[in-house]
Amino acid sequence: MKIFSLVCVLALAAAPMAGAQTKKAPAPAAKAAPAGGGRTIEITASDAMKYSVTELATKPGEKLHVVLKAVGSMPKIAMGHNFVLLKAGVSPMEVSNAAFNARETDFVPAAMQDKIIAFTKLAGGGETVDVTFTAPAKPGKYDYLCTFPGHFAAGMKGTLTVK
Ligand SMILES: [Cu+2]
Repeated sequence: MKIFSLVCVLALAAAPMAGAQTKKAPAPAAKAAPAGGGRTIEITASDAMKYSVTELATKPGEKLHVVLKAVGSMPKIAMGHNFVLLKAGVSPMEVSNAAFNARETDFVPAAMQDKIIAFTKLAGGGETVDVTFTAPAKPGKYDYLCTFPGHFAAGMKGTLTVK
């Protein structure tokens, strides 16, 4: 009985140490730089159909690397997100409406591609997608949106300001 107690005490004494050791997780690996370089902008997208960042700013012609992280728990088929940046003067509502029938192209309508500067693939919960592109040379405001059906209407949009 005495030995058993001693073992218990030792085990208890050792436990915090073991815990402390396992807590020492390695620092997360540095994100690999995109092949073409560019400043990385991280945006998260939630099941609430909102972007974490709705205002982006850039200099004309700057190379940008947008990383979109879907942090929700729903699968892509029910709650997918993307980042679609439109050319100046293009109506996000028009692109969103056209996207409803474009499931086979991840809701990026083929007929709208000449109105789009850059877009990511569709990300489901837990997935990350990205795109590297050159910001427009012309100063102004450029809309971006998620083209998954219903998400633009729910407020999944933002503005890139070039100045
Ligand atoms: Cu979305």
